[in-house]
Amino acid sequence: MTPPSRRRRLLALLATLAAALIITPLGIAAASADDNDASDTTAEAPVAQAAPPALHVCGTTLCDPSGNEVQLRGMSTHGLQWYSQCVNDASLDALAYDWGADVVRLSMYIQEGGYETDPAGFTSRMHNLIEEVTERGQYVIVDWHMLSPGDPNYNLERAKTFFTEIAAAHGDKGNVFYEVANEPNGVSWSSIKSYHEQIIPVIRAQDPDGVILLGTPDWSSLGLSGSTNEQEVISNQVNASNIMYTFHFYAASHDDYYLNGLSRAADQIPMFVTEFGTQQYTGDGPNDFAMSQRYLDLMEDKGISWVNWNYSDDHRSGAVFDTGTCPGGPFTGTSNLKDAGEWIRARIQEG
Ligand code: IDC
Repeated sequence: MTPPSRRRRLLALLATLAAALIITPLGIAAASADDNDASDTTAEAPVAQAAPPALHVCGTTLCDPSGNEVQLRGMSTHGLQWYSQCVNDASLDALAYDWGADVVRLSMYIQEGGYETDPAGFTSRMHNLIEEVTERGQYVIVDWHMLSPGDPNYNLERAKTFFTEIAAAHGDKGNVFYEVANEPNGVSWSSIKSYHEQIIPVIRAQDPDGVILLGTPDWSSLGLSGSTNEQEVISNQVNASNIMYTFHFYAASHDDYYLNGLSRAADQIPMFVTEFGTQQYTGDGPNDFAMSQRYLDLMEDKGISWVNWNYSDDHRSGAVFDTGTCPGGPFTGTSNLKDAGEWIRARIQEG
């Protein structure tokens, strides 16, 4: 497979240079600065970048407008109700220009102090962050982080209100992915599927072309953490186009049984790993980088896009920054990174 991340970054660079030429001649000099220099503690964007090219689902992967396969790599925020202080201008600049991430997942919990407590406030925060990520030339995943209760139908009316507003405001940008159910759990695939088939048309009414990411049974494990497997979804697929199914794994907990399930599924249905950790499913404990690398190799081989959990300074081992890094940083370089952070930054930079 061609290296799509590198190609995408080239496109973004061209867009930057084009923008610099149009906006101000002074921007040209600024735009030639080396954005990847780890000693650069500001990682400032010289000019606002254009949104990257709109992607669509082609076969089992994502493609750019010319039909070339694209694999995205990036990071998820922690819950915005808890770790907003880790999502500011400097940290977003670091993720875009020092780490070189293609995609940012904005994780908005619904319960646990999230959206349900202040729909207008969270929607407004999401609007602003989508603009911020887009200005940095990246893709954005709007993550409806339902978790407990595990039945997505519990939040269906809220989801309709939220996604109508978000898709109406940002659908024309072309860089927005809608992740409509983070991790359904304790509920059957037929109930989850019914939720998906109700929320998809609501988004499509505002944004006919956006890629929609669909949660799968048992914490988006394709049923592997429960009593089924990927075959349940494969043999009873959601009736819509331009959709992908999500798979989440934590490498120190989820062994070959899960890796093989993802591999089999990815041969038949479009998969997007919207969340994974190099440690245990608690997002904590020791890292298993060997198993993580096997997953990364598989995902590269099959063109599966991925997002790592999480870009915060939570005390757990899976939060990339040392506690106390937010909000002041510095976020560039490796001085404030935990082991998982150093490892994943290097993997994203390789892309
Ligand atoms: C964890 C957070 C933790 C929080 C907990 C419950 O790191 O601070 O208390 O959620 O909200 C997931 C979930 C994700 C979890 C993560 C790690 O999508 O919300 O974050 N995880 O446990 N699925 C598998 C692991």
